[in-house]
Amino acid sequence: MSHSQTHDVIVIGAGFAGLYSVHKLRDQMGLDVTAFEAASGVGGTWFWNRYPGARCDIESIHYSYSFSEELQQEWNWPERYAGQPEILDYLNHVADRFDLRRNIQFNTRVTSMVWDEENSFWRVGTDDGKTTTARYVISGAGNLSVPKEPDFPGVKDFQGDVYVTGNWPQEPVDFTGKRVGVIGNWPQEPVDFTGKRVGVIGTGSSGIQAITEIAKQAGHLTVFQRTPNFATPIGNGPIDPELYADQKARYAELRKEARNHVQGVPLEAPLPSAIEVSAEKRKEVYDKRYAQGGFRMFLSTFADIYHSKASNDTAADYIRGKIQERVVDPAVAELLSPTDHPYAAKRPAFENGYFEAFNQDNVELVDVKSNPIERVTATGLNTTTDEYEFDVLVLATGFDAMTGPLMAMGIVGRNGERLQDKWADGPETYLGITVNGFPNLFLITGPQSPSVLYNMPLAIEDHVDFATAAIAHLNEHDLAIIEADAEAEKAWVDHANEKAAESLLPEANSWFMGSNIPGKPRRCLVYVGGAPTYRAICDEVVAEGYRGFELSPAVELAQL
Ligand code: N01
Repeated sequence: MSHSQTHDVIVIGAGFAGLYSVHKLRDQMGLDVTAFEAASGVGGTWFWNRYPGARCDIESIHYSYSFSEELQQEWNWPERYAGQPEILDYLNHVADRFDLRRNIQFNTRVTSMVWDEENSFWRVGTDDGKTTTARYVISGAGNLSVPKEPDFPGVKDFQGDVYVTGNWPQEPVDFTGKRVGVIGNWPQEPVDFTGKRVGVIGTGSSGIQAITEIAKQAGHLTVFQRTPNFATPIGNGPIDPELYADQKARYAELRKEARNHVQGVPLEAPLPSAIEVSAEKRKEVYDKRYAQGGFRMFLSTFADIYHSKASNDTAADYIRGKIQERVVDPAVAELLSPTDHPYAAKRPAFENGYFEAFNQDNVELVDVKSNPIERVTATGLNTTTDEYEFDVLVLATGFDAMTGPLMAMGIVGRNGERLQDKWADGPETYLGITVNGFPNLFLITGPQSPSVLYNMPLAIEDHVDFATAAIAHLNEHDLAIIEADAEAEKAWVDHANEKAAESLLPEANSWFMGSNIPGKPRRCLVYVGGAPTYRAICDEVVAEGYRGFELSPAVELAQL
C-alpha cells in the first residue's frame, strides 16, 4: 500500500536557514511546510550562544537577510557589529513579521530521518515519539550547532557550575512569546561572575569574546590556552547615522557588491601582493586595516596572504608585533602569539580588548600545551604539574563542525545506507548541498560549500533559493525526485579538495579540517574556491537542466 506524505517539505531548524525556508516555501511557493526546532525559540546559533561577549563579526548591515527590501529598510541595528541579544531580537522580529511560528514545532529534536523507497518520501522521527513524512527535507541544522563533547577526565566531578559557550546556559530560558522584537529588554539574568574564580578552557573565537567580558567581572580568571590564535580588532562602535542612511538608500547595490565578494561583504579590494611592496607600504596597509577592524585585516590588505606562505608571514609577523605592543608582560605576550599555523589558516578571530585583559591583575594565562590538562577535579583542574582552583568552569572548546549536526540526526538514505557510513572517511557531497543516495535532501550550507567562509545569511539565502528552485522545477515538470549522480559528486569532492590544497587551510589543525575532534577524518569541510565562483557553478548546473542530478517521477513500488 502506498501512502501520501504528511507535508510537502520538512525544514529542520529555526535559525537563519529554517526561518527563510519556511517563508519561501509557504508564502512564495504555496507549499505545505513544517519545521522542527530543538530549542524553545527561534534563532539557531543565536539562540544557543548566549555567552558574554557573543557578537557577529561581519557588519550587521551585511550580516542580515536580503530577501525582503521592507525588512532591511525597517530594521535598525544599534551597533556596527550586533551583539547576540540584538541578533536574536532580529530573528524573533522576522519570525513575527512573516508569521512563521505557526509552521514551527519548537522543543522538538529530529532523531531519525529515513528515505522511504516505496513512497519516495522522507520519514522523519522526532523526540516526541512521532513520525512525520514529507517529499523533501531541507536541513537548516547549522554548521556549528553540536558542541564538542568535553574530553577531560573528571569533568562530571566538578562541584561548581560548568558552562559551555555553544550551549549557554545549559538550561535555556523559554522565551516564547516573552521578548519578541523588543530591543534591550533582555529578561534572562546573565550569569554573574562578580568576584568569582573562573576557569576558561579554549581560546578560539568564542573563548576570545567570552574571556574579554568575564575578565571585567571575575575575582580571578584563569585562561587555559592550548593554542594561541591570530586575533585582530573588530572595530565595533555605534553606527554613524549618516553613513547608515546612505547605506540603506543603496542597499540593493550594496547587496550586489556583497554577493560578488568572496566574503559576502563589500570590502575594499586588497593590493595584489604583500611581498612586492616596500616594507613601509606594507606597514601602512596593515596599520590602516588593523585599525579599521574586522575582516579588512585579512581581505583588504594583500590578495596573496591566503596562498603564499611568504606573504602570509608578513601579516603574521605584523599581528604578533601588535600582540607584543599590547600585552605588558613579554612572557605572556609570547604565549599569546601564534606560531604554529599561518594567519587565517584557522578562522580569524576578532576582539575588542582581548589582549589588554591579560594586563589585568585578576587574569592569569596558563599554557596547557607544554603542561597539559590531566583532569578536572571537584574544585578545579590539574595539569601535569600544577593544581588550579575555581568556582566556575567555562568550556569554550568548540564544535563538531559541519558534519556533526547532520550525523546526529540518524539519516538513512537509499538501500538502508546511513550517512555516518557513507561519510566515514569524510563528507561527500555534490555542490555541498546534496548527497548521492540521499534524494530530496538539501543541506543548507553543507560541507564542501562556501558556508562559513562567506557571509552566513547570504550563503543561507543562496542555498535555500537553490533548494526551493529545484523543488519548484520538479513540481512544474511532474517530477518528484532529485538526486546527485555519483560521478558528479565524486568530481565535486575532488574539485573541493583540490581547491583546499591550493590554500593554507591544510597547514593548521582546526575545525575547518575536522581536526579538532579526536578520530574525525581530516578533510577540508568548506569550499575554498570562493562564493561568487561557487554561485556561478550552481547557476550553470541549473541552466544545463540540473547537470549532475537525476530527476525522476515518484516511484510507487507498492503499485508496480
Ligand atoms: O571553537 P574553536 P570556537 N584542551 O574550535 C580549545 C564561529 N564563531 O567555539 O586550538 C585544551 O575555534 C582549542 O584549542 P586548540 C567561528 O567560525 C564565530 O571558539 O585545539 N584546549 C581552541 O582554543 C569560529 O571559528 C563568532 O589547541 C582545547 C578552543 O578550545 C567557530 O565558531 C564567535 C581542548 C576551540 O576553539 C568555532 O569557534 C564565536 C582540550 N581538550 C564562534 N579542546 C563570531 O564572532 C578544545 N580546546 C561570529
